[in-house]
Amino acid sequence: MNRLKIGITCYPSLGGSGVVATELGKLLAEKGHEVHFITHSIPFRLGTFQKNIFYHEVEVNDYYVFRYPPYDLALATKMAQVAKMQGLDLLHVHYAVPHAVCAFLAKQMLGNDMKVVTTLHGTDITVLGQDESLKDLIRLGINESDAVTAVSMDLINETRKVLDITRDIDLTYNFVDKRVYYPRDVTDLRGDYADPDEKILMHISNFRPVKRVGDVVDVFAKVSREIKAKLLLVGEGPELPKIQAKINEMGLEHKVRFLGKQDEIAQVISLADLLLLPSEKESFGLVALEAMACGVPTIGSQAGGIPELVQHGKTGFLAPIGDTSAMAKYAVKLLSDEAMAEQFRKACLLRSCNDFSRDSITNQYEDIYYRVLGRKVLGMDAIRG
Ligand code: GMT
Repeated sequence: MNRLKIGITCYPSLGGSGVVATELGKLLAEKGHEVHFITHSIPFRLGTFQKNIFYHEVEVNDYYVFRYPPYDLALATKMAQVAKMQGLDLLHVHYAVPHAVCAFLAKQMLGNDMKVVTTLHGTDITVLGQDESLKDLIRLGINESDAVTAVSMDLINETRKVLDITRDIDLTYNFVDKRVYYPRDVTDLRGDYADPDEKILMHISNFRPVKRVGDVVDVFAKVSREIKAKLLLVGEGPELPKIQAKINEMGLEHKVRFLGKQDEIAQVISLADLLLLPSEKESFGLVALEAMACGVPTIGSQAGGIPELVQHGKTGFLAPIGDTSAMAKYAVKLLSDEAMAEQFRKACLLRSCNDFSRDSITNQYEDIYYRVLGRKVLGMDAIRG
């Protein structure tokens, strides 16, 4: 039996990396591995009790001499404690900073050969990696890991370029669970958001500046001059007040609805005819994959890893960052041609199943674990014992 004991650390609050880390942990547990989440709060997608899943909370010591309570040291200490107590085979951390660096520290504390696998999701390379003062730290986290994975080819290339990294990096795309992400029947719900002859455009994000939500509004304004449509904005974040003001200034308030943060994303996305993702930076764009799995095409920017996911002219359309006229033109083209929309919908469903399935990506991660541990890959039955 080759059942692994895996520690997972991620940012547990809302965000694609947290979703990927949590869903992966749940799938590994389903396959018979023992999964220990080591985070500061329960990952938001963890859900109810599940066999083989354990949660260890990182508690930060607010000792009076600390001006800033040291979360990173508390995390490293907890990683080492859990690894020792539970006999972990490896730690799989999401993000180089601080998580890979904390795992490195934990390994030093343990003084054994516990392995560390680091997954890069983007921001630590595309944003923090630009900061000269952080480069050496990020490089340390990456180079001291036993395996490093990244969620797109573009992110691998950026990591090499920005940080001068030469080591092997495995490509592990984000994935969707088709048991959750499929076109939902929202016939009853749709009427609450749009008239039968109106199209629904949607944007889902954390409203950070990199998401260019202002472009979403500009695209929508142009589209709604040509066809009857509504815009649903899902999520919250720092740009929200600015976006609200922009919508009011443009006189679009009666055509736009703010849905706030939502849990049942598959249900929400199924309301849409089109997803807009005009990001400045986007190492993968998990939300576009979730939309794809629900049969909803994306119109987005040619940023980062988006072109590896959204096939221009097949499962969506892409335009240069900031080119809202081109994006609006593509949106009008797709929304006013029923046959084309149906073709895109089918292509979306097929691509999400064939290229980004939970099984194939989970297997890839498992292969990486076995590789760093120098063990053979075993089938599910063998793992379950
Ligand atoms: O997009 C965000 O702002 C959230 C961020 C995160 O840390 O969760 O998402 C990143 O990781 C996701 C999962 O791998 C990717 O799908 C997103 O593209 C990536 N975001 C950026 O690169 C901006």
